[in-house]
Amino acid sequence: MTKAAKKATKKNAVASRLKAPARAAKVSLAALARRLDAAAREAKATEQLSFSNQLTLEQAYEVQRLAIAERVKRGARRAGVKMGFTSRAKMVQMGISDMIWGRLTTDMLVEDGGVTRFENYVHPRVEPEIAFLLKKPLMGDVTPMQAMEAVEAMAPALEIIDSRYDNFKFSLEDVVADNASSSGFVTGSWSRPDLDCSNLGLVLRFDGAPVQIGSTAAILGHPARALAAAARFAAEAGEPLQAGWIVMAGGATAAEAMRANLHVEVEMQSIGRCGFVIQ
Ligand code: OOG
Ligand code: MG
Repeated sequence: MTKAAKKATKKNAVASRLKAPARAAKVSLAALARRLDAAAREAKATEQLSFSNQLTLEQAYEVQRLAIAERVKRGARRAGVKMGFTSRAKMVQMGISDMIWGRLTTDMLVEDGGVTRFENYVHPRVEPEIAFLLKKPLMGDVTPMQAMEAVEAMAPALEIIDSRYDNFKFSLEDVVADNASSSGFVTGSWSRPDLDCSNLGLVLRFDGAPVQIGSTAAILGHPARALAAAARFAAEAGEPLQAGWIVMAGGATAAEAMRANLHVEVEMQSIGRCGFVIQ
């Protein structure tokens, strides 16, 4: 190819990319969702969507919804929602400062004291969180106090995150489309919700050794704020939080990369512990 021809081809590629979004959006959101779903199923990283698709935040959430729908088609059920980037520790670690949310499904549940297999993940990390179990539906503009009135119980929790993107790198839209990196969750035994959860000390341990130390106060100053935010996002998405659902409030510390044959545990002041083995 001559230099001029090469230049023209490049120009056309750029021009078609500029014209693409409106047309590409409809056909490709479902395809992008299938690509992320396959990456998760095969535990094989894929390229960031943003490298070749200019998604709006709204489109990214639509990709997330469609990818979860694929799982539901295979028999998984909705189990709740997860909040992301509710602590500075997480924002700083990943370089994103917008709060996001993702969907939890029953196939993501790892039993407390259970085992999960390293080979099922791309590059799994774990982070300490607190989980709320709802006793009634919750949606819309509520104060943190009102949000807590819908809570049946709370528990120490661990989230397994596993970005489906190469090198665990992404833009805001990428991570939203990828269900906020969520891959698994573990909850400990449930405590009464009248306990003050605003500042519970916590330790994340790998094989018994502390790897992260923090407090639930890192979660927006009070995890109930993350719950209120979840109610707001639920309203925007038209998917009310349901009785029986779990809401993960977001990582209280930076996430830690896991390796195979590792015992992971979080211990939280006043409400206990939970853990699992990744093997
Ligand atoms: C995105 C998910 C963020 C949290 O708790 O803040 C998150 C990521 O870090 O990959 O789950
Ligand atoms: Mg998390």
